[in-house]
Amino acid sequence: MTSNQALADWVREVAALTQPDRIHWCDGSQAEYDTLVSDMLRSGTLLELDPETRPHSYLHRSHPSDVARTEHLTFVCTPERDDAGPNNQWLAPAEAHSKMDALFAGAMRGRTLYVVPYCMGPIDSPLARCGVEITDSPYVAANMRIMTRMGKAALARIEREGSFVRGLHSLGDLDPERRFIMHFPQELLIQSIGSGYGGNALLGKKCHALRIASYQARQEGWLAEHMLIMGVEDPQGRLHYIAAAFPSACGKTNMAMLIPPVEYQGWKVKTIGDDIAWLHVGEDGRLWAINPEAGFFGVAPGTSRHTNPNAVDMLEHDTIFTNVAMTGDGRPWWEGLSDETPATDWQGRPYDPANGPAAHPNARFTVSARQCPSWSPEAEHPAGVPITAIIFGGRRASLAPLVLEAKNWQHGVLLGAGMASETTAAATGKVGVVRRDPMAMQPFCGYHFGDYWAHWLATGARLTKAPGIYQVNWFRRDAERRFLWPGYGENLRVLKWIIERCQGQVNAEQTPVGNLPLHGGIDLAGLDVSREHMRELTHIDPQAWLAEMDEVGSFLHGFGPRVPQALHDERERAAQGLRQLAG
Ligand code: GTP
Ligand code: SPV
Ligand code: MN
Repeated sequence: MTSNQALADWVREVAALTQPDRIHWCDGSQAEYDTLVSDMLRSGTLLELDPETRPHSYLHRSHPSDVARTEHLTFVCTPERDDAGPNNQWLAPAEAHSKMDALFAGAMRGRTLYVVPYCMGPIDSPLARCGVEITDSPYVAANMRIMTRMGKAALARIEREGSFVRGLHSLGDLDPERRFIMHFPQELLIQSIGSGYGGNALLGKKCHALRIASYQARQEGWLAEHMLIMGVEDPQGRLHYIAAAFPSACGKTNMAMLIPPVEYQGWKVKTIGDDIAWLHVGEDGRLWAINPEAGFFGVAPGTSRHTNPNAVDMLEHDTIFTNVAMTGDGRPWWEGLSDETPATDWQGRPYDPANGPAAHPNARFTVSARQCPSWSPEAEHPAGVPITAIIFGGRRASLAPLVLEAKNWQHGVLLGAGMASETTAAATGKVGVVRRDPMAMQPFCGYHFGDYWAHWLATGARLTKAPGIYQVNWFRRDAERRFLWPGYGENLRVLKWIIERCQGQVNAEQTPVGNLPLHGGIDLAGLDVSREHMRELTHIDPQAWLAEMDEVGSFLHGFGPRVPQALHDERERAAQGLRQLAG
């Protein structure tokens, strides 16, 4: 089935271990996708949505215990524990292998083994990387066709180049007691069993394009980041690309395809990616980005014509919905979409508010990026797009201002390393707890954070035209827990300020923790945000920030001697300045 001997041998070994009834090599064709879908409709894995209003769209209900990434069951298995770092759970490779081999033994009996060759990144890009996922889930195979360049062309590239990341996935018995997501960076190998959901199972995404890729990127001198990529074009036709890292379910998909406010006639947003960026230092000294993915696996709840019209339009056809509710006439539904009352909830029960939300809070859609009205063909450019600004964001009810500009690259790395955000439903566990999530990579960095920050500093040193670094927070709240900032499309006002700053067009207020917009710096024309709220959003409280800097200090120290001294120094400089301010 392939001229690549290593791949042929691996498929044979896996089949011998897992004992599938059949083996299918995916070619990525429409006919193959249609067959996968009709098989799943027959088995009940997919339900067809109303073909009149939602053509070629389907609903999948995952096992109720399998609805989000499981970080506590995710491991990085480097030979040395310290190379995985305190930010990862670790197992010795030999121990992990024997545990996983036992779980995979016979796991595919009665099932089809799908061989899924895929390419992360434009198929002709030297920056793209290939992988092969072996899975016994037709739902995973179908999703991989939407999320990656899957099939023939990827296999041809693998046969040409010889190297690829191996990902072995089985649904197993879906028992959380027997669910593990293991990474072996040295072997370019991923093994995942017991979950069919999202980042646990679509191995090209978090496992390959972030955990394994970040490890490779450090060795090879680039960055693999949890970032959207978007272009912002002003009415004069000047185009700037922005890469922004927010933790899971904190607004990347929404920002990547935002629609400018009505006051912003002539402004255009161009979507390149909504979740992952691979960043390279270009020969011109700028930072260049590609989106390794080809589709979006986006959060459904909260998505509406009001908040994200581009998403609503792109979801009208050829979409797989997972764990959403359904209306009586077979349309997908979730909280925030409309005032309708759904007929069935995400588990297929007649809707009863007593059972909680109708859609699971981490309900998602899978859709080709090309269906997004703001999708840009530049996403296919082999060299990627040049980045003007990097943004770090989080979900913080207090403290963090609407926007803050780093003093320089090194200070920007400190801003990123100190990021914190309230947890969301994207991972299992308690929601709404503030945790540190450096560069939004806490769940995804495939090696020691100390080494990672050193790698960020080293990358900055190679950039002669480094992007500006910014921190944003769309999620500040008042005493009644209402958002102070309208968010969504209105966030363009903040992006405009960021671009103006990068061009040296506007002044800012300098503070020890970074630079803030001056009064009037953020254009509020047509917006209903009070002066007091705006002041609250664009000033810092030195006392509270001093406490924050103390916490960031202990957090950094928790990673031991691998943390670059420059970060400690940068933090100490900020703290000293704050002490003076606070008197
Ligand atoms: P992952 O796919 O998990 O990586 O998430 P993401 O970062 O792409 O987040 P997404 O854009 O899907 O947003 C998650 C949730 O936050 C949705 O319910 C959105 O409606 C909501 N959200 C996004 N942007 C904003 C904003 O500017 N303000 C407010 N208040 N909510 C927002
Ligand atoms: C995230 O959690 O950041 C996601 C969803 O993008 S998942 O693919 O499940 O990781
Ligand atoms: Mn994500």
